[in-house]
Amino acid sequence: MWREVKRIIDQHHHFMLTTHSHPDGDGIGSSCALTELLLLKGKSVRFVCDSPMPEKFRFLDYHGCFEQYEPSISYDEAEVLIVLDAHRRDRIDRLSALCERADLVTVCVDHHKARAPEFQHTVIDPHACSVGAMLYTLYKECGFDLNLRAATGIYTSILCDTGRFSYASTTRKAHKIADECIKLGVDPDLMYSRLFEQLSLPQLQLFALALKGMGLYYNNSVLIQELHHEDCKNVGLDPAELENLDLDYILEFDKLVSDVVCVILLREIDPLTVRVSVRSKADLNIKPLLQELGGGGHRCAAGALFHGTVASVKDKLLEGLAPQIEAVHCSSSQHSR
Ligand SMILES: [Mn+2]
Repeated sequence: MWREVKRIIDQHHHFMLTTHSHPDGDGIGSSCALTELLLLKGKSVRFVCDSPMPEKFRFLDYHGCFEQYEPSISYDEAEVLIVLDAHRRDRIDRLSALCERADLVTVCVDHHKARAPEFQHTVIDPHACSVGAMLYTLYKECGFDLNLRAATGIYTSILCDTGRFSYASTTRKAHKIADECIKLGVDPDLMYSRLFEQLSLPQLQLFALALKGMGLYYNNSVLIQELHHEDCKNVGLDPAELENLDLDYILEFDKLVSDVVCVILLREIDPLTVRVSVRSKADLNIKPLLQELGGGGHRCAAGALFHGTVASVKDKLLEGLAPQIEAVHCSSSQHSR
C-alpha cells in the first residue's frame, strides 16, 4: 500500500503538504507527523492550507512549516503535493489549481471512502481511525521510530477523529497506537486540555444563543441550531470569523441528549451561503445526505458549504432525514421488544 509513496519520497526533495479547508485535528496532526518523517529524510517541507490554522493546533507546527494559501505566492518549487485527510480536489479549495501543473506529483492519503480519487497516487484505508494512524504504519514500513513530535501529531489525530476515544472508529488499534505515543512521552492530560479546554468566554456565550434558538424535530430526535452574524456581534466576536470558528463543542454537547440522534449546526456565512455541520448517533448515516448538498465526511460526522438560505437548507435536511429517522425508530423499538 505504501510502496509507491515511499518511492515518491525517496525520489524527490521539495514537498508540499495540505489538508482540507477548515482543518481539524486529524488533518493537522497527520501533517505534523509526516513533516517529521520528511525532515528526518532531509527533505524540504511546506504545509499550506486554504484556511487559517486554528489557534489550539498551533503547537503542532513545531518547525514553522505552516502557511495559509496566498494566490500571489509562488509554490513552483514543490515537486510533490501530498493531500491528507481528503481525496477530492474541491476539499482543498484554491490549492486544487496547483494540481493542473503537469510536472507536479500528487498523492492523497485518506481514510474517507473514495469512489474516484482525484490525485495521481492514492493510499486510502476506510478502516483507519485517522490519517495520523495510517502514517504510523508508514513510519513502521520506512523503518523509522516515532519521535515525540510525530507521536504528538498522531495522538492528536486519533483523539480528535475518534471523538476522544468514543466513536465507532475507536478500535483496539487506535488504543494500541495511542499507547505507543504515551510511551514516547505524550501526556494525555495535557493533550486533552490543549485540544478541548480552550473555549473563550464569547464561544460559551455563542453556545447559549444557539441553545436559546434551537429547534427540535421528529419527536425530539433531530436538534437544529442556527448562528447568524448578529449572534457574533452580540457576544463581541467578528462575524467574519464565524465560518472558521471551532464549534465542535456545541455539536458534542448536543449529542449528550438521550433522545437526540442527529444534531445540526447551521452558520450563516452570508445571506446565500450556509456552513452545515452534522453529527449523528445510533448508526444513522448522514454522509449521503451531506454529499447531496455538496459536502462530505463520515457516516456520523459530516458537513457541507451550502449555497442557499438557512431556511432552504433546513427544509432539505429535514426532508432528507425523514426516512432515516423513521428507520432508526423502527429498529430501536424492535430492540426494546
Ligand atoms: Mn480524518
